[in-house]
Amino acid sequence: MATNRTFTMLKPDSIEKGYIGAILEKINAAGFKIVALKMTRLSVAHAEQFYAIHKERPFFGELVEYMTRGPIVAAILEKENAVEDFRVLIGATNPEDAAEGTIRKIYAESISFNAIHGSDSDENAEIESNFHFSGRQMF
Ligand code: 3AN
Repeated sequence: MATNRTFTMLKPDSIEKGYIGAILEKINAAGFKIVALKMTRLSVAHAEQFYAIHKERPFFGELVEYMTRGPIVAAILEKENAVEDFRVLIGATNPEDAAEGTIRKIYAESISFNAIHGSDSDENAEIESNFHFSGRQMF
């Protein structure tokens, strides 16, 4: 059953470039309610666990290095059809392929450094939310 929540991370490049406010504003303007939010930093072990699905891929080392190089902003978002609608809002993994007006088209510099994460399924949204937040931090 589709849930109405998804999980996002503003990646280190977004924080370094000062895009937190602009990206959160775009998320709110698209009708998502922020129900949990925090700035944190992933350890290498956390990043390896979060991206375990990619561990055999050639870019895995670079991905872990990127995701641990500075703080990230993690959030849980609520909206009807949240997972699918949020994937539309962020755009394709490669910003060169992302539609005009999407977050990655505007703020990402490349497929390797692509500004923002969005869960790809309801199941992963729940796993990723629980990875970053305890029940007491979700509203
Ligand atoms: P998405 O974030 O759109 O769900 P995934 O899950 O395929 O994309 O990839 C997770 C992350 O791994 C991407 N956000 C990006 O940072 C990195 N990544 C994916 N594919 C590549 C690639 N071909 N080369 C370098 N980095 C990649």
